[in-house]
Amino acid sequence: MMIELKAAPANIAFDPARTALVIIDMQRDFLEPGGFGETLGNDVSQVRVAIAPCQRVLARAREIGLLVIHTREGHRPDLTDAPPAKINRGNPSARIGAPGPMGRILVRGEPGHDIIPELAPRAGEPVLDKPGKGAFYQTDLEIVLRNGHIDTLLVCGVTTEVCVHTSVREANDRGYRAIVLGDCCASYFPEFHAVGLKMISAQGGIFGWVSSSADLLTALEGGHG
Ligand code: C5J
Repeated sequence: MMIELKAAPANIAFDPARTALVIIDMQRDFLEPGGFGETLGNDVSQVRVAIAPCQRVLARAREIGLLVIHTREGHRPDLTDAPPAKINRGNPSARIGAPGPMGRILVRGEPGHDIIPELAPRAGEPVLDKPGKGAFYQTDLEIVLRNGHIDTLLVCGVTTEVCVHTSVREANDRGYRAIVLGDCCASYFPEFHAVGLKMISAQGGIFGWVSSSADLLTALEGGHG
């Protein structure tokens, strides 16, 4: 059954059986007070606004049996998968692998690398560890999607202009239709968030569509979102 969703630049119909919910990097280090994001001087309240809409979408996605995929940005403890060009920038005490408030910064297995408890993955939901900003780069996302017969992604997460954008561009180039749920994404910089969403749907949807949690939930109730 096709679901018609209100979106920009135009409404889009999707088949839930061929659609995955992809939640990008909702990790403690990016979202929690006292985490790495905050130590960089960011105001985490700017990104925490996305948690509640994500929870509503996640709950409904689970109810209707959508494929739910979570991603985490981070590296091996020995940093062999972290390019020096990524490590050697910014304040040395806040670099990848340095001790941070929630363990070593952006290192797998550290408390800050975990997904926030509000959106904790359930058994059976793929969790993809990615060394880059994009969810496709050096991960098995593409084969997971192919095996699930997925053609459309509902995308949530942080930050809008970095990992969400990169992932959506990668998805678009691989032939997937990416629908970004705007209020389920966030940035430490509200102006980047707003412009980031506009960039996706501009020019006839140059690399995706933008919708919202409310429109998605309405559409899934049978009404037109
Ligand atoms: C993400 C980042 N997840 N901003 N990372 O967007 O470095």
